[in-house]
Amino acid sequence: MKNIDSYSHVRGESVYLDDIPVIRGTLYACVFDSPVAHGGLKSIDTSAAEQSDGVVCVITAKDLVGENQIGGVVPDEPLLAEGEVHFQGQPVAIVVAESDDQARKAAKLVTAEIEPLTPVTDPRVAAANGELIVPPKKFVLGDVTAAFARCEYVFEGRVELNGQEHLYIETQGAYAIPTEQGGIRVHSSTQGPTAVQRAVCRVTGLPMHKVEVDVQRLGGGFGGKEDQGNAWASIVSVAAQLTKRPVKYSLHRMEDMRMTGKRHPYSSDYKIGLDRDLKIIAYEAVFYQNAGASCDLSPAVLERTLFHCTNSYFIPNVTATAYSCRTNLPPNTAFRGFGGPQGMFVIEAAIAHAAENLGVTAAEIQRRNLLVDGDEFPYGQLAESDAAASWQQADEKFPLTRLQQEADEFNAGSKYFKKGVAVMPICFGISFTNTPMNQARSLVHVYTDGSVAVSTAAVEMGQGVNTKMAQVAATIFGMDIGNVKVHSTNTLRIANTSPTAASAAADLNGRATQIACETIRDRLFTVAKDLVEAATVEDLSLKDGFVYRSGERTALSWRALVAEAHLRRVSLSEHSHYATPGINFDWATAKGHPFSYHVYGTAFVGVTVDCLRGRYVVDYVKGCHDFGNSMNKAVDYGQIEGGIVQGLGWMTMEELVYDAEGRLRSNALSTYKVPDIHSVPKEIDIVPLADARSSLAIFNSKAVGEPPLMYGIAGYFAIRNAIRAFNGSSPTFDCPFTPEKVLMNLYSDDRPMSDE
Ligand code: MTE
Ligand code: LUZ
Ligand code: MOS
Repeated sequence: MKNIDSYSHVRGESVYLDDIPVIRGTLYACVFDSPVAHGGLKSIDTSAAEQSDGVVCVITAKDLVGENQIGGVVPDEPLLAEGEVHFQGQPVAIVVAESDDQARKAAKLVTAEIEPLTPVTDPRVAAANGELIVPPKKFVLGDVTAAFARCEYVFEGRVELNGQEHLYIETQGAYAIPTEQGGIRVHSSTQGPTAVQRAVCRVTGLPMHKVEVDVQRLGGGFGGKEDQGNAWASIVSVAAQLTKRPVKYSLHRMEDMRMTGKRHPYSSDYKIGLDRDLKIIAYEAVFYQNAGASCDLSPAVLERTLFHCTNSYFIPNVTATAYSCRTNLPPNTAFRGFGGPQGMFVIEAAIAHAAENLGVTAAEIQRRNLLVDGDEFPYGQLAESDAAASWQQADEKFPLTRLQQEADEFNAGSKYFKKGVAVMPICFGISFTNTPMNQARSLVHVYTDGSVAVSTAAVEMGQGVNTKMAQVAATIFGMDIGNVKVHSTNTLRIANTSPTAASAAADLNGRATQIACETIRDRLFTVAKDLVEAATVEDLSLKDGFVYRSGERTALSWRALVAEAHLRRVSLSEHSHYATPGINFDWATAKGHPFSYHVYGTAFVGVTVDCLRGRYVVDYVKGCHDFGNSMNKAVDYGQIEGGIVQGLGWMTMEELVYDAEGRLRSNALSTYKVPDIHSVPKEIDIVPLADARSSLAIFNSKAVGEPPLMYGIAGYFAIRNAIRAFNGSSPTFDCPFTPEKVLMNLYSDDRPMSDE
């Protein structure tokens, strides 16, 4: 089934923040942001901006009615800089003007006297200075010290992973409209309407019931709007509160790239120990996370790095330690995978290191160490593992030995083009690791004409969650999906929402919607039982807009049933709650059962490297993925393809560059290269895992949003293998593998090229 938004998307009729018709009297905000990454903020001069055409006011920290604070986890993030600036791009003042142009022009006239302080951009330097966001976190399983002593082979190394710009097509933005009696309605491009509501309440001093947040849809979030929509919504709300007029702000691309946080760069150390049979028996890892200037979601991201530090492998002795390091970069934040990919890359690097030294393929080590049922993760949960099943099914469909042989044969006959193949098994835990967040609600109304309106906490951001919600209602009510309308995510209809994140939106909100629809259906069945003279309600079912009795269609239509139920004063509405059962986690022991289930899969990635130029193409991504019982193949394959390309982009071409002063140099699409149609893999062929186990998720489907991104990790290792086929070298683990870095590694040993 098609995504229900596809028709309005291609016609340009879907409504994003900037498409909301503006109300007469609307003002426009633009921030003046810090030009330097670290300094003492001595004074701010707003006088020239105030005199500028169309300017209504300029707001600084001292003008806020509420608190100058938007830090949701740790209160370390002022809305507007006060005393010090901590990153280039940190909002300092808000200029409010009659037009967007006037606001932007005037913002350029604000000046600040900033006494330079040394910026720190390296997480290891920050850690050495004691600049940690939260105390270090640690997972321990078994005894690594004793195990390393028993190992036949031990390898140690370091990994540098860069961050990643979200590059949602729709930039951050918000529109605040004052409502009567001092309230505010905020339209926000956010994955977390309640997070926005809390932040707005804090900075305006309003109670939550006076602030309504509405989200129609996002032009992409990818985690970048899980927490970071808060600042822009707060900025327009503060301005609306002070001017008593509607205020809008929609960031320009370069403002967005400069001022918002990204995927966390990590610097990590590993030590891996194997026995004679290539079983990994000990693994030690230390992760230094570059958190940026304030906490944001960094501790939760850090935790997920630990949760996924052994990927799909069973390792009996593990010690993993993680530091969240405060630096002078914009606060880094959630990004598809949420720290998981950073943990998974490091174990893959350790395995590649071992394989290269032992003269075996990494695949040989990977395969021998896959999790089986009952294996314990370092955090105490026991695996129900489809790691081997997905590997086997991928291998049956696309035999790895054949893929490897093709590459070897090609390489034997080609001097300046080399092919490389790598495997990426994935294991991704589904549930927010912070257990209380695993809850959702749904509001379902059946109207007297039989049509259905659904509201949930799920935010549509291109991942097709609205289509899935409509499918749930249409399935339970036995009707065409056209009779169901999924409405905006709104804090008045659905309160206290968890953000649409952790790939769990369809799982959680789908179950809440299922419960609501079944409750209404069961009420209607008590009415229908009389009308069609059924013996019991169990005899009844709904299909194609009619009531069926014992599998036979009756004359009673859905529409007539609904109308009659209303006359009999039966409620046609329901607000339902769902909380994932069976999950828990205790940080005191760092053990528990945090995930409802895991998503497994295995992908084979093949590349061809042009060894004269350092360029490469990804020839294929083939594999087997656990969709569960997919609710919507079109949507889920879209997630697979998008995730893979986004993962490959992170691993290969997307290079964030901050200079030593903490200024973003790759601050536009001319200097930050993302995958385009020419750089997507020539072939993506992913088969669904046969005999997928049931999950607690809606209709036995499985979460699909984040896991496929991690297949992209094999892109790095495939390029590495092609380089090895050319010169036998072992490049340092430093991502992304841009063509420049590939070229350097092709000729790193200064060997003159022979001219045969
Ligand atoms: N797909 C599109 N098109 N746009 C997005 O912003 N975000 C990803 C993923 N797929 C995203 C996307 C991320 S980071 C998450 S957590 C999930 O979608 C969230 O949606 P879900 O829980 O409905 O899978
Ligand atoms: N967000 C969050 C997430 O708050 N907690 C999580 O565990 C998580 N996991 C993935 C993506 N976003
Ligand atoms: Mo996704 S990183 O959970 O928004």
